[in-house]
Amino acid sequence: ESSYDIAATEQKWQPVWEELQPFRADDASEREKRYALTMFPYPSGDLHMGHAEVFALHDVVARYWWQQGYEVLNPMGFDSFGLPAENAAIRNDAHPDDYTRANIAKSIESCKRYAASFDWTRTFNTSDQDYYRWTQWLFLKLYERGLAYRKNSPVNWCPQDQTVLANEQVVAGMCERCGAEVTKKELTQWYFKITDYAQELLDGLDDLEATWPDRVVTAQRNWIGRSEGAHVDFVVEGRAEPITVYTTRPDTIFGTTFMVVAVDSPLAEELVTEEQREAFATYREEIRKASDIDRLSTDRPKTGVDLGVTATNPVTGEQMPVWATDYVLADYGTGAVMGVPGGDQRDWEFATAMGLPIIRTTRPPADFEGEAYSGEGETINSPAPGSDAPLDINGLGVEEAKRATIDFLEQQGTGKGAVNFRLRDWLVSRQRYWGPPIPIVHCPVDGEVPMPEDQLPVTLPMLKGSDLKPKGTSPLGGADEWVNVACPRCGGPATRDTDTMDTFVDSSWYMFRYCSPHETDRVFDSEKVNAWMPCNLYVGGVEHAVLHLLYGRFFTKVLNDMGLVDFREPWSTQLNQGFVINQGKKMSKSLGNGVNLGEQLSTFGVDAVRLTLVFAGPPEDDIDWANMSPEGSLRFLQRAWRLSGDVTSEPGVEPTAGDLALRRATARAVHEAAQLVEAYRFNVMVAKVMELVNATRKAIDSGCGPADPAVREATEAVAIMLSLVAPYTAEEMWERLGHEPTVARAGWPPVDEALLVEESVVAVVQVRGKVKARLDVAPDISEADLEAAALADESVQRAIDGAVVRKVIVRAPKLVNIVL
Ligand code: ANZ
Repeated sequence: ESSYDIAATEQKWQPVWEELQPFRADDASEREKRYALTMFPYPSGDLHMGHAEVFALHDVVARYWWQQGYEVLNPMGFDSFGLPAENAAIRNDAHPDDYTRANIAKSIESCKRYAASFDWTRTFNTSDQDYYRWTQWLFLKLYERGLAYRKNSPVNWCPQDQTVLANEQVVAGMCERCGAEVTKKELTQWYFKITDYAQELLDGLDDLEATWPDRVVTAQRNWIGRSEGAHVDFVVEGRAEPITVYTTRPDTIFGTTFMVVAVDSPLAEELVTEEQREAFATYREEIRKASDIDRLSTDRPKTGVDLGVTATNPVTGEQMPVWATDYVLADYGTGAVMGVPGGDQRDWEFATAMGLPIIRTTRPPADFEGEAYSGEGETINSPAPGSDAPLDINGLGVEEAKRATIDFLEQQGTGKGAVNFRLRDWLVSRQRYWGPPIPIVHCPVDGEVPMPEDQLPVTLPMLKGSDLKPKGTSPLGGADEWVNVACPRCGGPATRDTDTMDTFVDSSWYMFRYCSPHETDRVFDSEKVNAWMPCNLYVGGVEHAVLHLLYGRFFTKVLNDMGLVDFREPWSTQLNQGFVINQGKKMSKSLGNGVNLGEQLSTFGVDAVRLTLVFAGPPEDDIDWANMSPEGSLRFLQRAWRLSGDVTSEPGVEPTAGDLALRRATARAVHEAAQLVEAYRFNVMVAKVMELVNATRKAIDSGCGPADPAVREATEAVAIMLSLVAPYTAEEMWERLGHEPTVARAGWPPVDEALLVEESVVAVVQVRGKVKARLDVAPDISEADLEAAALADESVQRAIDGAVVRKVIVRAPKLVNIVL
């Protein structure tokens, strides 16, 4: 035989593995535990090339851990709430649950065929009542702790999906999911108070830096966006409350020539004078029509309206105008800014456009050619010459000047040092059907009333097809029977909250649930969670660098504060895979360059596709399928498989008597493969296996022959190492080698350390400082033996040429220096 039948092999082993359940994680196992988690998919269809890649990479590690003797938890489930299912249901006049379940069934079958080593006894879908009941329970726990609250504010609105979005779901002004331009809408919404954890979420990154991808750590740091500065109060004539601004540059206060407040803030509305009201209203209308993209674009000309009031600079006592503009964001800092055109480019452009004065307060370098200067430099004009301000910071550097200004403001009672975060609270309510209903009842007497825990889950009413159509408010509002309930507190007529939770709430705690997925009377078993977690590895897409990973970290901290888990970070190590692309471009329907996973599997088999994906390059790199050769992978697998048919020695034969060169090659390959897996260099690991296959082939055909025990040892090592990547081929080899299934749990091949020691090293012999000979010697050669060997060498003797040897310096095993 020269090759095996791919389809038959796949069909042969699937039922055997199904029976053996080699990857079922045992909570009670005595072995050391490892938790390998990969991001669960949205069931919006069958598996695609992207899943194939990430599951193949992830599986290398999970299967390696099993081989190394760990008890491994490698679970899989489905993030089944959310828009894809709902939109499909509307299109097909169906219920989202039917669509979801059909896709999940398909995906599970594909995962099994793909031989991903998931423990299917722990699977769940986030849309299962048994799961979302606990999502609701967690909502109530956050509510009890003051971490879930409702507020009215301008929010991101996706006109396409007809729902609000979290800040994290707005990417460059577009809806993260559908790509529509996001607008603003004033709405009352539910928020999770993630900002309470801003500092800790930031600090935690210091420890994760070593084991998380740089780009993820950086993205999180930027998103949290901590800055240090001051709050400064500007008194406004005729108003009791001052306007408080947040500034990172209090040292520039002498350069403040105007104030600007966010046009869409309540403050602007309140400050504007009667004379300016109409101009203000017109301007605001214009801005509201503009999308966030336009508003955020840097080359957009600066616009604004004078609100007609003046404010007093607390240090100089000077009066300055207060304007409204769109370049100040309503929900950042205090929504008001002290305009310093000399130090801030946006302010520079605004001052230039409106004809407002510009004063530099930091001396730019002599060769500076820009406009606003925000760098380091000597403080100037603070105060301006001849002025008698009570503070003088001229001559100081930026940091000293900041400190001095803050001290002064604090003494004067007009300001205070402050830390600010860019991170906003997490908006979690959605005006859509397919999510966990928010478990709150609104009662005219008692206000917001949480559902009693024993009445969870608040199940979704049965709505389908056009009833699910987005209309700006939740479709649940139309389900009268469901909406109207007795208040759990007073029994009077009340209504349910009709919003549902964002899918990112579902995925913020799924990793905990896998540790005890069948609990019916609690969210999870803390003891089991503490035994398995934090996850030793989390594999997934870098698109989750901010959203999901930040939310999951937040939930973990809350659960720790609740005493439910004993750690504060859920994922110790993280690996982001690259994308599978085709012909240099992202696969897409419109380009028609999609690669169908099912077809690839049918043509080349699961193993060849997996091997191709793993061997393509470092896991973080994109894989261009057009440049890949699954045919080549298949040829290699057949070559490996043929070895197993050639071995003629019996299983269990003692290898020590085998061919030494092949034994050394095997030991090195096994040893290095382990190190490479641990360093996530899976492609190089595969290369090592390929080398060993070649060495074994040579040994059989032109070396020690097929009966040598070293050939069996090498071939068995190949099968075990290949089981991480090509499970079917490996199992088939294992059987032909005379073993019982499954190779997946055979154990990593033991390595005899002695075989790793280099056979010989090169010792250099110098005579009169010139290299005269190179000797192959044993690495553990003694100094005396090395000296003798050097002196016995012919070329060395010729170089000495009868002269008197005065001294021999020996540095075993590398150097001999002969002094004449
Ligand atoms: C005066 C000033 C002078 C500023 C100067 C900068 C340079 P980060 O680092 O991102 O926290 N700012 C404050 N609130 C704002 C808002 N709601 N919308 C837009 N801009 C706002 O940035 C803080 C700086 O951004 C603040 O410091 C403020 O401008 C501006 F030479 O105050 B600064």
